[in-house]
Amino acid sequence: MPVPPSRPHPTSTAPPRFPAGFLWGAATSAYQVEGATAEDGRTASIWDTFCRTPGKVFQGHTGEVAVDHYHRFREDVRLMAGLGLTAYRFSVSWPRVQPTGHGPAVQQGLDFYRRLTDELLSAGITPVATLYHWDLPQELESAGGWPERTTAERFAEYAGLVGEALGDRIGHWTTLNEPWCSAFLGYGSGVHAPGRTDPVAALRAAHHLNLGHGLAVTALRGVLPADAQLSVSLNLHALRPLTPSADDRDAVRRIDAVGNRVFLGPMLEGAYPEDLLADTAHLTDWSFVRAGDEKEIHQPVDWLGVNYYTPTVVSATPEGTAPARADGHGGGTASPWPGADRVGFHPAPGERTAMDWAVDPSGLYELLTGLARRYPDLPLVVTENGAAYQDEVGEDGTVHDPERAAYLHAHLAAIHRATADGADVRGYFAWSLLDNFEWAYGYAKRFGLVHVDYPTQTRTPKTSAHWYARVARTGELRPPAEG
Ligand code: IFM
Repeated sequence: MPVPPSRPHPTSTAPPRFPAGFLWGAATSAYQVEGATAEDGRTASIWDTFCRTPGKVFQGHTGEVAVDHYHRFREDVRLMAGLGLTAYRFSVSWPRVQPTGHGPAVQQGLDFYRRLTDELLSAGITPVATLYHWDLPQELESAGGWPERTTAERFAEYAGLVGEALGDRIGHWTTLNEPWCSAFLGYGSGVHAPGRTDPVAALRAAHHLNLGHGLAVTALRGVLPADAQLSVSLNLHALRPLTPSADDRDAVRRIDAVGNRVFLGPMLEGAYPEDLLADTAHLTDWSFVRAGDEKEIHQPVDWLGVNYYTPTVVSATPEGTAPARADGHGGGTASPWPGADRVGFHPAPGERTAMDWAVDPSGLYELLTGLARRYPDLPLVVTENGAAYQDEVGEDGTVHDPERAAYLHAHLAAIHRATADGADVRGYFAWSLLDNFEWAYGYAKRFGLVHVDYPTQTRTPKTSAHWYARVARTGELRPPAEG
């Protein structure tokens, strides 16, 4: 019998391959891309107010025009289709749909999301809707905002309205995006809207965001078809101690409590972590958590969204010395970490993006495999990952961004490794589809796969977008250089 020619073992040279049905997406959020902030009945959100407050946002930038997605969504869906994306994660603007945060929905607001999802569906792109990506109606903030219980109740009502109106065409729903930022940057360090600096308000906000999530899941289940997929997206912190000392490991524990488990505990396990309550006991007795709240928050979800950019390095700080503050969450003099005053934050090693965030995909691998160990039956979706760089349009009209393609490649490779090691990861959404309004940094930081020339609103897919398109079309992860 002839000897067959020897072939390399298929796994030794074959590029990593993602399964059929894996969601290949890109993400945006309403305030960052839509613009049209005063059209069709939309009223001010906390971000409109914050942007108008002198000194809060880089050079006074606002989301008034943003990248005009409200009017250009058809062009943007064509761009996504051209890139072979199979999913688009966007957020619904609460003040566009229910301007005062009370009462019936505004049809024109809902109609925008109907048009957007119809366009997506006819292009074969799965819509994934987030109900809250930080744009609280100003009227609700004026009534107390997330530190007040009533905001959680209002959120559930709004979620039910949107679910009822759009549940016939949207099958994937996310309640909150990064509630850590809403609570701790919005009410703790004040670098995000509404700009309050009160650690107790931040903890109260975290609880009412949790409660809003639970109540919204219940409201959505009541109006959506039985096969609707419900989720929440958390920006989980991949934590490293500066040294292996017991004190630095305790700093990790503290930040894990107030950065991660403050949400994972009640949402996925039905209780706040005991150590978080102890760490913050000098600030509050947590009596704002009422009997039954933790049960209400602990609603089954169909998947967990994980947003990851960079790891966080912490240490214990000796009494009498100021803690280091390189926590990657902007300036501000107040801390976004209640109960962790003696924790220092240090730059993680490695190459840096334009946000000065270290590039380290091992943090994503650790988060995904850690979640899979703790919650073995819970599917995961990476709902944000990406990098800002100083992109420029070259003389030939192209935007060459090899660093971004390398970043995406390295993080997708980490996801592939995590799936091989047991994590059930169902999809990936690059942040972001388009360059857009990067919160307190205004338009100074570009995260897009697609470059936007802000004065003309011209869209130009960057070279990373072309590379990502090939990955999405083939499911094969080839390095950008070979691409
Ligand atoms: O732009 C933000 C997004 O709104 C939430 N996650 C992080 C991104 C980059 O900072």
